[in-house]
Amino acid sequence: MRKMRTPLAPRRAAAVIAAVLLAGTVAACGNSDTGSDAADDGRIVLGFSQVGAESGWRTANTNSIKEAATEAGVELRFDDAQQKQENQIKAIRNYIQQKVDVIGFSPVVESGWDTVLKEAKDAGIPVILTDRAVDSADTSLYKTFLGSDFVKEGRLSGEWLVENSKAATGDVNIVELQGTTGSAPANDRKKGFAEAIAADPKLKVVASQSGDFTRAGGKQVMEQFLKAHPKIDVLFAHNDDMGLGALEAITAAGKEPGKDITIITIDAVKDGMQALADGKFNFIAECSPLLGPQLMDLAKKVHAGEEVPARIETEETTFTQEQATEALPDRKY
Ligand code: GYE
Repeated sequence: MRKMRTPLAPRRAAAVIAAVLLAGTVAACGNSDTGSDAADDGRIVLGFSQVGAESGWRTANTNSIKEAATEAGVELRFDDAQQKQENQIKAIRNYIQQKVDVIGFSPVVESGWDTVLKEAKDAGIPVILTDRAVDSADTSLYKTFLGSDFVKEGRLSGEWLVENSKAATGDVNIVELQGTTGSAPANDRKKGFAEAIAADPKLKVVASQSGDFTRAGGKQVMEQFLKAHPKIDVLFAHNDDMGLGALEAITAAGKEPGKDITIITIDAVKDGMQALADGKFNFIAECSPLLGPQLMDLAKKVHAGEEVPARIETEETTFTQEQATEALPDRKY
């Protein structure tokens, strides 16, 4: 059984998909003017409930939203839920009470939103989902969902591994650092990756656990993985931050990241891209956090009662080590 050593050079150019998906249906938007007392100066008031500040991606996302609000002349009321659903529900209820014009919201987990979303709907306040989806069967509870295709990100990661494991002769042991339990990106990235690696039976996930999308979580769980599994060939981390945390654990265990252990992550924030350019990571599927400008545009449209697409998909690309070196100087986040 031969260990997979240095990951092979990229075999194909990274897939670049820039798509605004009109997902068939178009949501009709009610005007929320009636009953709104929030916008005294005529500006739209957007209440935004953010997940937290768990990762580099999240920081970039928050900055994008704040900057875009200023730019667009939108009055932003912002709440950081510290990765707790109960805090998000509280924030949304506050926005309803304040009669904001539009509620924007990145749900920490997929389930359990129907009641509060129904309250917003009954109050005539349109809701825009950004970044993460909810699993509500009633899609009339929100106007649109702006964000990435997480299944695709997982699939692209798995496809790269399949392509770059062809030379390996024995089992390729994979450990997986999952994002926040119950979150859309954790569920979907796991699914997409599993589907892709099913193409090659020697690719085996030997351990999979949540590191909650944080560096500390990534480090801690990787330490456990390294203790429990003497032969780890590949780490698939659901975001850069967990991969960066895991680097410390791998180095401390006397292994060389990017060589002894192939590392695949998702996001492509600057620190992740640096690790990729430095040869410590091997592949990143990008997930853009720069959702602010589109969110402001959508907020204005739904407030004006205009129709918007039910689903708007973010641009995605992927990076090899060589591509990261090229892209780093212009990286915005
Ligand atoms: O990948 C991760 C963050 O929901 C896409 O959340 C987002 C994810 C992102 O904590 O870094």
